[in-house]
Amino acid sequence: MTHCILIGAPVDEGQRRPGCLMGPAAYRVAGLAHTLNQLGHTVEDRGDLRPTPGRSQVCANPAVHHLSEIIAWTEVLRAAGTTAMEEGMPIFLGGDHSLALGSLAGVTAHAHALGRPQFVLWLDAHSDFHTVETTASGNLHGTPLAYASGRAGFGPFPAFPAPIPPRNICMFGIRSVDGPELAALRETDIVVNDMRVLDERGIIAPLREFLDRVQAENGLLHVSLDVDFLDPSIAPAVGTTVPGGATFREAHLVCELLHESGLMTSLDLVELNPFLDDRGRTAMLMVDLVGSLMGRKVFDRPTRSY
Ligand code: B3U
Ligand code: MN
Ligand code: MN
Repeated sequence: MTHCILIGAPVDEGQRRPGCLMGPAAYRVAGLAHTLNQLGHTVEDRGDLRPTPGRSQVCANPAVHHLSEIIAWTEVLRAAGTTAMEEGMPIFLGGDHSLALGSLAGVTAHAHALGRPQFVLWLDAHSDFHTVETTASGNLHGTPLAYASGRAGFGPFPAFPAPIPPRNICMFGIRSVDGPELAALRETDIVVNDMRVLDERGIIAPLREFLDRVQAENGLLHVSLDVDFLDPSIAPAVGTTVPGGATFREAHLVCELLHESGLMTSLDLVELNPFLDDRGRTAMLMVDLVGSLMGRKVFDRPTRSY
């Protein structure tokens, strides 16, 4: 039994297509709390965060927009994340993926205080490895992993609490990477499981390799699930659809393996844009995946000992 703490973060300013701010409401309407309760977990819904506007921030890259707003979100999410980690498992309801600038900062500060290493599983079509300086779109939802791994180029942002060693970061589902991101990724030990790897090896072996490391190092594991990890044919409610994503069955399998591992300590649900949805099916699929992440299964199987 887990104490699940729902933290709504209706952040929409990390990209340019309005609608992600409706995400937290859509997860509630789709029955997230009920699903968790049915699985025997307790749920505490802390409502939606509201950032306190700070002073106006500027940076050298003219493409970047809503910098001050995203910094304010980062600060409020970081504080909420650290507090929630002390009390249960935070589930951050986005909102676009810029929320992970703050959720990662919050959970990592907690791990650091415990003296345990933080690990991150990034389920996404994109690598989100831009800095404020390299992003050409200016959309800050494309930056959280660079921030969390301590890359330079985040001038006006508060320093990341304890940068996550790149080898503790594992990406899955990747199929859209910009030139500067690729160049920077090549210089790191981040484990990039792009779709080619998943087509060739399947999902199970690469995921277990990563989970084995989390276990061996007694790490905390943050899972960040971007709706566009999923194929757009099953999850249309996202601003940046990229063909060739995870299937329904692959996505559930990832979630079931994660549950079996017992290693996940925090979760982001991001990039859902309910305005683009088809009768709520993407929101309901995301809630269904959380069900698998939190223990729903048809039969009990002997679990692998992690
Ligand atoms: N890498 C591109 C596209 C992108 C990143 N994340 C999403 N889209 N969702 C960029 O704008 O940084
Ligand atoms: Mn993303
Ligand atoms: Mn994405």
